[in-house]
Amino acid sequence: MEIIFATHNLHKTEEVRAILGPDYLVRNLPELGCPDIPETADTLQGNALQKAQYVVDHYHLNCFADDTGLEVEALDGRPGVFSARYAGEGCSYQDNVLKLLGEMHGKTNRKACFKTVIALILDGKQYLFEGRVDGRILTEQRGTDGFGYDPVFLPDGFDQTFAEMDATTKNSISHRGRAIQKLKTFLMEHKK
Ligand code: ITT
Repeated sequence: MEIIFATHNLHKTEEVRAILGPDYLVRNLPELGCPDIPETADTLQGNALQKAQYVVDHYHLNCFADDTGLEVEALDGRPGVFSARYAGEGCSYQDNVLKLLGEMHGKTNRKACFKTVIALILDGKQYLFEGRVDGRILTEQRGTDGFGYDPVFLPDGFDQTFAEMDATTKNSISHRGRAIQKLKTFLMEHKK
């Protein structure tokens, strides 16, 4: 099955392709030649639907989108829906991680979670799938794999950060992995 993943993020694309496997031909926005899609909602669900709907409106193709946020308890849930631009418009992953470490300096409550909402629009109907993983924010970065906040996120029950573990292990427990597994199950059922 061919399906559009409404993202410009190549790390997300790679993770999703690995989880969905060879039965799905996943094309992303650079491959469609699609420009950046505005994300103006104040919820993950709103932004995921906005990205998916944009592709349906402009390309008339079945499509899903992922919006993800890191919620940190000691920061009242920030950066949350603003995770991509936490350190400002056009910032790098490293800028965001350094800002987070700065804001967390001296905080003893290190609890955090990643949340992903996937919005699927299939034959004009909308479906939502959610995934979450709980963990802690470290005081310094560990590991070089992954992307975003991975070097400072230690998932509960593991002694490696998302940036230290191999991609298969991250995908098997991550927010995105869990949401995409639900999407995959839905698509398999839907095909019958
Ligand atoms: P698209 O909107 O094009 O999909 P994006 O990078 O802007 O890509 P989001 O709006 O969902 O994606 O932004 C979420 C940010 O959260 C992202 O830029 C990363 O900094 C971070 N993030 C998302 N998934 C992550 C993951 O699995 N591990 C670490 N950080 C992640």
